[in-house]
Amino acid sequence: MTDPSTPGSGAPSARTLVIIPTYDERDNLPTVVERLLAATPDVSVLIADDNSPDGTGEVADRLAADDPRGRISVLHRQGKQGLGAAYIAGFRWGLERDYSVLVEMDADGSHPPERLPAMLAAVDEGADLAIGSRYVPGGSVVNWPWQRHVISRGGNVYSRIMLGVGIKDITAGYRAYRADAIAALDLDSIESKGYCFQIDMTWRLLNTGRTVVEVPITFTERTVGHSKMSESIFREAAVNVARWGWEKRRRQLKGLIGR
Ligand SMILES: Nc1nc2c(ncn2[C@@H]2O[C@H](COP(=O)(O)OP(=O)(O)OP(=O)(O)O)[C@@H](O)[C@H]2O)c(=O)[nH]1
Ligand SMILES: [Mg+2]
Repeated sequence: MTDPSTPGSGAPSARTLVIIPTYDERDNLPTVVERLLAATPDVSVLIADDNSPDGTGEVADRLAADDPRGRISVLHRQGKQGLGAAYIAGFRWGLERDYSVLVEMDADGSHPPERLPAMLAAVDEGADLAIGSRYVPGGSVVNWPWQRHVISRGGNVYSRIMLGVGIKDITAGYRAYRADAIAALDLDSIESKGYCFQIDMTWRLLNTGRTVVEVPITFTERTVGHSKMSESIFREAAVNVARWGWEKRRRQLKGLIGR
């Protein structure tokens, strides 16, 4: 029998690392990990905890110790440094261990693990990034107040117009990446902290000619714990997206004038 925690053996998902960043998710994490390993038993899991005050780190250690197949690891980080920094540390961890697919998944139960096989299949079929998308046919959002719909839809329309891309859910946080597409990026240069990180990653992949596809998911708003969304996270995305769009148009203009 192959060791499921060893990258490079068995089914495609046996070489998959699911990175779950956590900050104060003590009551959500066990259920999410249980659902994930029921849906995709051969994946490895890395919990990247930023020293959560509610003790999520210890919950994660317990989950890791209790898994008879040793599929769960924990990255204890010093303090809250944002979602982007936690994912970059997780990507590096996965690349060092030769995983071939790196997955991003929230700890709050919003991202259905049951859709992960469809996302992994999309990567297997050639996508460099498969986005678990709320806004393609078949995708949806459950339990959001109208204000959240407006912010999320608005953010996506804004990004599509500013960047000139056709992706319907560029801010989505549920993703499966081909590891070599991430390895080719300069991770040191990524400074985005909040959900702008998701736009940043997509933008970098598109600019290097990578293939991005969207796989429909049903996103369900968290019922336990608190959202870490803030005004500064929102502002970071708005400013950066405008800047990237402007830089793109300036490059295009230079190309036209230079001809
Ligand atoms: N390690 C780490 N994880 C974080 C940090 N901020 C947020 N997270 C985690 O990242 C995931 C997404 O954060 P959420 O608060 O759910 O943010 P969101 O999904 O944009 O907002 P909601 O839809 O309102 O839940 C969750 O698993 C959080 O615990 C951070 O600074 N460090
Ligand atoms: Mg969330």
